[in-house]
Amino acid sequence: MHGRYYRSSHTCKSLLAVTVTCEDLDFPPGFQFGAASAAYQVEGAWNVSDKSENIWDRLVRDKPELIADRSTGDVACDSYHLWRRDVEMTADLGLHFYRISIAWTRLLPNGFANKISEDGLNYYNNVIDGLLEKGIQPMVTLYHWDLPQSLQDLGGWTNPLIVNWFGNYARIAFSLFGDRVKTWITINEPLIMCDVPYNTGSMAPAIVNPDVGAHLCAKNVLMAHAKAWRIYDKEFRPKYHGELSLANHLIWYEPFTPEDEEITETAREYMAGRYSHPIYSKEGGWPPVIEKIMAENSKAKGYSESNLPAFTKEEIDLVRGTFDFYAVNHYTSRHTQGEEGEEFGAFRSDVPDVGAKYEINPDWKPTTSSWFFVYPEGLRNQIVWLREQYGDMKFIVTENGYARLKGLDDTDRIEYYTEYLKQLLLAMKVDHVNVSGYTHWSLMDNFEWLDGYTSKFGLYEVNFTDPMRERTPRASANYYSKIIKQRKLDICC
Ligand code: GBH
Repeated sequence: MHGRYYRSSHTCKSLLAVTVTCEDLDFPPGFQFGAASAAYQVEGAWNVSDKSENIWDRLVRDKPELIADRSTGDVACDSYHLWRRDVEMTADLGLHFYRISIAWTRLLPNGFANKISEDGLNYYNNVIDGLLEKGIQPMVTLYHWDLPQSLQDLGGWTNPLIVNWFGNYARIAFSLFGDRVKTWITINEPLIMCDVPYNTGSMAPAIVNPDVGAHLCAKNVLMAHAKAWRIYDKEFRPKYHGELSLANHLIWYEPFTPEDEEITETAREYMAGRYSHPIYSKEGGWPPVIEKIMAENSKAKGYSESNLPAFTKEEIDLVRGTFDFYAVNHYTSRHTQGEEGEEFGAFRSDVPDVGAKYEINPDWKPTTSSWFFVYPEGLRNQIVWLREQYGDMKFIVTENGYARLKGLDDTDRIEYYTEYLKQLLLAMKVDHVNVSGYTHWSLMDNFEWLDGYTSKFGLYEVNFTDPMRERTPRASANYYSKIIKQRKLDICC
């Protein structure tokens, strides 16, 4: 049992018998600050030029009732046309990097590698060059959930052939942009793109098939990531010297009582381990405890083999070690307990297989997103857990941010990221985890998936009724730029 996870309120002194002073709470030289967005959430221009339909273009038309305000990403922030303003905002903030994603169907309208869109290529060249001209590094995600509908029609992430389709797409992106892009995220949040859609039918492709679909997706995503990493490693790394990883969505699970430690650890293996152990552990493959539970569950449900698709020995070796750093997307936490608990699943996606129940601590402040409660210590605990599981490596927080209603005076957002940054600094300074960067989600308000435009994550407010989509800095934008400039927090430990 890890007693140290029960630390709801503490001072740095009592925590480790080490006093961390205000001066210590500065960010080390070289620490990088950024902000993030994703293609479908900001670009708009869903059908311009030769861009083809992706699974979100399809979902918002076929099932508008799934989106809180029945909105779409058809125009969103119109960053396809207004990218110059986005670049200007990143420069005004003083960001070191800006994380964007490439829309697969904008670059490769067929989904396959046989045709590159000239307009798509120009667009991403413009954004990348525009950032570099201001001294801002582009961090590029290849896949942030907008699968070509043409590939979905062939089974999408449940078809093992997608490993090659994704590899071919990745190779093209590396060859077109690799001279200027040095940090790549292959795939954003397998948990949210496999478990949520196939367990709940809520996000695209909204196919309910929890027993089989979610797990096929999980294996193919890991294989596709590995394929892309190996392509980069062999064909591009020698000349471009970049770094790649996959970004995991991590909900920190804290035991409800000390007796719940074991079930909590199993739940962590289910949520974080499934998408980490194959890549970052020394042994590779699925977490053994999950393999065992899945085999038993599948048998109990009458299946002749485990629904968790096995990795062959070759596949284990192919996936293992395909990282240059660990990319952490973290927002929120849950309390975990055995069967007697109330059900509050993280994203209604992690409940089915391990017999854990999830609850919210009443002290954790709610936000405007139903899944999202504030617990800053969760970030530190999560990163320390990852380091314990998989050993020392470089970590980058690739997403962290806060959901609220509109309004420029967002002091609650400032409090949120200040507290989370403080916990990040404690992980670095007290626990000695190697964290090299922090990314605020998001640069600006955007299409927040099922929440549409009702939940706002932006440092910049976007006026979605204005055809010019005017962007206005919030208090949190000014404050973030101040932290970046002074390289320390205004609070003491
Ligand atoms: C990240 O997902 C994404 O990478 C980013 O695109 C997103 O805008 C940001 O965080 C804020 O949400 O709980 O079943 O209602 C974080 C996980 C994914 C949580 C979607 C909410 C809705 C599905 N989010 N999920 S559900």
